[in-house]
Amino acid sequence: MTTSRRTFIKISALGLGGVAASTSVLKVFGANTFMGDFVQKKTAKRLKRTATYCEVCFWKCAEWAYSNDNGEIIKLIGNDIDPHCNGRLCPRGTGGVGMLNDEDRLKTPLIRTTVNGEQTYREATWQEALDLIASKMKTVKEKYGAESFALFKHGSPGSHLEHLFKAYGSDTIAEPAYAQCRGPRETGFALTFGAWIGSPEPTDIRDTKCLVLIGSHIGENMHNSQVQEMSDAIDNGATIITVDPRLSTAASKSKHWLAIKPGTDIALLLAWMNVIINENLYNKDYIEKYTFGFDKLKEHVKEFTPEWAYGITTIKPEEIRKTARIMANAAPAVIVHPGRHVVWYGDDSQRERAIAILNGLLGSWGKRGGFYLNESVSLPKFPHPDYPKPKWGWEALGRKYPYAEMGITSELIKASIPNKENEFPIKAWIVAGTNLINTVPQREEIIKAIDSLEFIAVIDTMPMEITGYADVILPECTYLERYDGIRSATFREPSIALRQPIVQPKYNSKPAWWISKELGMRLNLQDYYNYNDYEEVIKWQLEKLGTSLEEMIQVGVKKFDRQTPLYIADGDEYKFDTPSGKIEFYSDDLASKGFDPMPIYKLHPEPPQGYFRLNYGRSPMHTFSRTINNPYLNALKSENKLWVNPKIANIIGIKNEQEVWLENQDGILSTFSIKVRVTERIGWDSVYMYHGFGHNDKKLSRAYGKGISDTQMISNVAVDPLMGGTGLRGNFVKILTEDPHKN
Ligand SMILES: Nc1nc2c(c(=O)[nH]1)N[C@H]1C(S)=C(S)[C@@H](COP(=O)(O)OP(=O)(O)OC[C@H]3O[C@@H](n4cnc5c(=O)[nH]c(N)nc54)[C@H](O)[C@@H]3O)O[C@H]1N2
Ligand SMILES: Nc1nc2c(c(=O)[nH]1)N[C@H]1C(S)=C(S)[C@@H](COP(=O)(O)OP(=O)(O)OC[C@H]3O[C@@H](n4cnc5c(=O)[nH]c(N)nc54)[C@H](O)[C@@H]3O)O[C@H]1N2
Ligand code: SF4
Ligand SMILES: [Mo]
Repeated sequence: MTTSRRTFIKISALGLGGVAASTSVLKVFGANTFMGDFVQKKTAKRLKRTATYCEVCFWKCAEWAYSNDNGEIIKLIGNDIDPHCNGRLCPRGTGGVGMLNDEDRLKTPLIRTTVNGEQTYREATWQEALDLIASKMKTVKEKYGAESFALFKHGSPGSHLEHLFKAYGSDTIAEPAYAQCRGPRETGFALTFGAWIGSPEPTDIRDTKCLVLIGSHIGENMHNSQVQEMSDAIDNGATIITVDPRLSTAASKSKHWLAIKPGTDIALLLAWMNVIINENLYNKDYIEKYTFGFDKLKEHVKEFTPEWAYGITTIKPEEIRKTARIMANAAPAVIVHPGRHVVWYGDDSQRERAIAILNGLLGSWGKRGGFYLNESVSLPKFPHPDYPKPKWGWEALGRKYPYAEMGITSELIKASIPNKENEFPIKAWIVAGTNLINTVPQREEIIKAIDSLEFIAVIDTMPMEITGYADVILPECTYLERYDGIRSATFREPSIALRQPIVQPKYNSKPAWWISKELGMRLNLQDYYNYNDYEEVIKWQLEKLGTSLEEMIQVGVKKFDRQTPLYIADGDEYKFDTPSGKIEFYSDDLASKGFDPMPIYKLHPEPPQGYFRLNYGRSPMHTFSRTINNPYLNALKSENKLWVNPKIANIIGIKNEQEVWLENQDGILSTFSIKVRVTERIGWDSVYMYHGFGHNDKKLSRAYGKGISDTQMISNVAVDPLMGGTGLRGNFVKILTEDPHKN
């Protein structure tokens, strides 16, 4: 593996060169073509090709893994027929082999124990570790009810554990991809169009004439096919309008960069609506046929002129008018992108509603170059008895938020802290595939919750921060070493993709499907696990879908014909899944629940004197906190930096590469320091850093102590009253030039 590692870094550096030069960042995927040639020409004869899909992020690109006779993976290459990647992986996906080869991986089950008064972990057998977890699950069920055992999950392991929990009788389940990520946009779009956006987003970027990105930094946010399609759209002359207080990579590729004042996007969106309605630029036929509440919207936005918005957003009225006209000219082939990580200032569902309404005015929903209509193949359920009905679960815990449609992590955490008034106390957790400590804000609350729990087990591949709090740690093997559920995804054409083991699990690690089954058997839930091996489940499902494991092994990805049209044809009858059956500009449902029926702009707190707003986003070479220790990706980017405007750097007297510490508005000090990057790309009211760095688990030999964790600095949360999302962008930091931990 040594030579191929060197090769990998060399090749990836090519891709990185693109980023540094910033002329062809959207083409970083090109590097993979070179790798494809490399594999074919030099080594194809000796290498075995196996189909799987990526788990480095949740775009789930289908790929081919090339392995040699020694069971080593030499390369990962995108599957040509997969719409998620079109044969090209992003740099993170290519570096997925690093998850397999990371020598810091969890290697064997561990159980917390006390030696000479000190807590430590001892190595355990799977038998012991699983017996212990199962016995705790039995005890909690007897003492409090199965509902008091909560599951926090993300990604593929999550679905296997979810099956276990539902069979056991608990629906007390949550994942950070909802209340810390997409939740508000699903609420905003469901209220308007009666449909979730979902993943991958049904944005028809390939054929768009105008793409509007509102704090959605595609190009750093490396969602594969979106980046590729955006690059093609630019080549085809599409206009990109980016609204971002920071000069993001996307902003640097845009015809129009609107450097908005943070937290004021709703004002801009209302002003755009004002221009489009005042200047009669909206799509009249579409509005008449498909929408509800247009007159009320017209009245509502009357006062929200570009001049009004200028005072709030700092974007000039003529710029607002010009960009509104560009969008209207392109309509319906225009996309006002909903974004993905949208938990910002607490009024996020309303901001997303404003985005949805703007798309409604432009008539882009269901249109070529706008939003196409989703379709996926539904996977046949492998037979098992019905799940028992829990007395309470995530819904009861989120009842304060009428539009919550999934578990709210922060509410589950709150319910884990003892409180006499809490009707629904949580007593134990299993955490599978989410590093809550670096993922959910208000770290003190999480630690308080963990301290109060009777038991916590963590299933992970790496010794991440969350594993350090576990009573039992189970090492899962990586996605390259296991079967998992079939990927069934929405796209222009529905498709399925296979994941199968490329190599044997390293060390003493096991797949989550096996962990789930073993626990199920110990809890007398064998009827829910009517198979010996997950391969049986996949085989059965594939046959029901009219294909077979043999066929999928050959192709990796299979597309299916659509059963419904991709677009709404002009004049077609179309019923939206909203109370009125139409696109709802005005929502009676919101009004009946005491919320604003149409979005309004509200002022958000500003940084106090001497403090800067903490802004954060994605590193193109990493996924959250999970890849920072990955040997190959760490070689490309090992620490984050603090972006500081030159004017501010001057005032504070700090220079490029200087180490600084941060203190937030609540007096929280960063554990580590961060190097300064002085750049005009960030305004003077904010500082910016990549999310995911600043690991404080020493077992992560490459990632420990490198940079600052944005999550650590986020102790103030603005909760979305509609769905419980945790707005993260109202945190302010002071820059410290001396190490505050010295004394
Ligand atoms: N401050 C701040 N917080 C954020 C965000 C932010 O930008 N800033 N982003 C938010 C968003 S958009 C999201 S979607 C969430 C993401 O939240 P998470 O998914 O929790 O993110 P990670 O920190 O990568 O944690 C993933 C964990 O899963 C483990 N893991 C990886 N692969 C496997 C596997 O195959 N099996 C098992 N069992 N474990 C595995 C990793 O080692 C890691 O411990 O975070 C949210 N939180
Ligand atoms: N490389 C890489 N790609 C990823 C991921 C990853 O971990 N790594 N994670 C994936 C996941 S799960 C998600 S959810 C997405 C998230 O990706 P996106 O939804 O695209 O982005 P965010 O992280 O919300 O947004 C960051 C951008 O918002 C800007 N911003 C900050 N404040 C404001 C504001 O007030 N107004 C406006 N208009 N802009 C503002 C920031 O300057 C920054 O450019 O990325 C996905 N893609
Ligand atoms: S976008 Fe990159 S990291 Fe995400 S699934 Fe695709 S190749 Fe993997
Ligand atoms: Mo996310």
